[in-house]
Amino acid sequence: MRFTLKQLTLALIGVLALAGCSSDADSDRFEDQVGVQMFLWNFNSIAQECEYLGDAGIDWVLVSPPQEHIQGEQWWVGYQAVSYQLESQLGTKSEFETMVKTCGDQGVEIYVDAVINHMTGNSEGVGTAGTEYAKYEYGDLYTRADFHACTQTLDSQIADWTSVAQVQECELLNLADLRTEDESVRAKIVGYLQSLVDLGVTGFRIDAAKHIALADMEAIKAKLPATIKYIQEVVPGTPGAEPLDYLGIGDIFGFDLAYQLASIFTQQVAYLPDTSTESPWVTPSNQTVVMVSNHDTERNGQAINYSQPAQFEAATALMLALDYGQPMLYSSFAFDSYDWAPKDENGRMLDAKCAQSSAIYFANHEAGTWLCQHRMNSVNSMIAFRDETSGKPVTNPQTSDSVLSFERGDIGFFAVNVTTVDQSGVEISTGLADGKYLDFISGKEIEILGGVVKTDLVANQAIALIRR
Ligand code: ARE
Repeated sequence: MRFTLKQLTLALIGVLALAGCSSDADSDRFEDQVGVQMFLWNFNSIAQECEYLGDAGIDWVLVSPPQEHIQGEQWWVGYQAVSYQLESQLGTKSEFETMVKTCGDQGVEIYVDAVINHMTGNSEGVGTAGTEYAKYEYGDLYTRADFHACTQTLDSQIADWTSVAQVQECELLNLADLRTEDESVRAKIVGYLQSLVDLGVTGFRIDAAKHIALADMEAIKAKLPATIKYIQEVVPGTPGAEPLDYLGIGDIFGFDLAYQLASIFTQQVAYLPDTSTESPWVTPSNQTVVMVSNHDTERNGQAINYSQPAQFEAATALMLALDYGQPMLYSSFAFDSYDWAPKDENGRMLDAKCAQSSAIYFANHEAGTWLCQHRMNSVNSMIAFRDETSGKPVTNPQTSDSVLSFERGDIGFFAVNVTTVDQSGVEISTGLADGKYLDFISGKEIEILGGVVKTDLVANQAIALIRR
């Protein structure tokens, strides 16, 4: 992260000045970068928000799929590609270019959600850039021979998720599955990704990466500049195509941590998340992009979402307090049904706007409200805490029924109440030196006396202490 005193909010400038802290983070460390998925924010809105994001020390934005797609009112139409023209529910090519430039001027890089495994489901019609299509037929781009004809299942769809062959050759969600083993298909995908790199894009989320054979990913990568970053969506659960298997290509989303954070805060059991690399789905810290939730998990119940605001904020604070992986914040809109998205009558996403603070705190989240979770009260201060403690190990983890705590080397202390019950007079022993510490989150001073941190922690409250 590029977090400097100049970039801090005024309040935090005061806080850090009091603490006598300065940033000594080595910004080359993978773990020191912070990104944010701005789910279905249109390009104009992202461009406007980039000044805030840059000031908040956020390094990159993940943009939802920008290519031509099927038309419709559902959010997920963007995941059904019709062509690789940049004309989508999120805006035009020129708006995309303006966004890349505006954000770049603020030090914020752009990652694109790349839909390269498949094209559309069973519809036919006209795409968002005017291309006529039917399933398996996409003008000059692809025709029937460019798609797998899966005979392993009766309906050509994936039935056995533990079979790599089915996962990679049959259809995910009935979507026409590209023969990425064919040179001609690879060349078209490479052309699309290269065109985005030419516009200044830094890297890609590879959508449905585990549905693309490793050899195909390798071949595609080999034809692109070596500097491109890849964050692959490999949802655990398919032996032979697990997150660990894709590390040779690039980075991986850390679903496992998201699931663990959900278990900690929904079951209200304090434990230090297991980030050891002894399983095929817990990948090494320096190649794992961690998150509290994404657009799938916020809808399928596998992760915490905005409907539990206090837990969502506390889980985000814990993710930032740990030194595992590169955190990706999540920012989205309120919805009242799976398919729904805030669009105009032409199927374009409405502009996203944030109030000064996150709308996650509203008592009722009216569908379409932009929640701006990246503006939650503790986010800036937790990025500052992460920056201060960069490279310091997580030590002395302790758990009680309700509180998880740990130290960050000899300078930082983090504790969080994982329950929805207020805890008063919590006492936690610590190896940190006695003295006055500043809680970056509340801006208040807490004293460590006789090797003990004593504090109240209301429901889901976190504290992040740095020595003054
Ligand atoms: C929509 C309709 C479908 C319809 C389809 C085609 O909802 O009913 O069949 O259109 O007409 C998104 C939406 C889908 C949407 C799709 C296309 O989520 O609802 O389908 O766009 O518009 C697996 C994959 C993983 C994938 C998830 C959803 O491995 O890659 O399923 N996630 C990405 C994106 C999604 C996106 C797609 C892929 C498609 O993040 O947002 O779909 O581009 C186990 C397995 C996992 C599996 C998981 C599913 O854990 O191990 O592999 O994930 O279950 O919960």
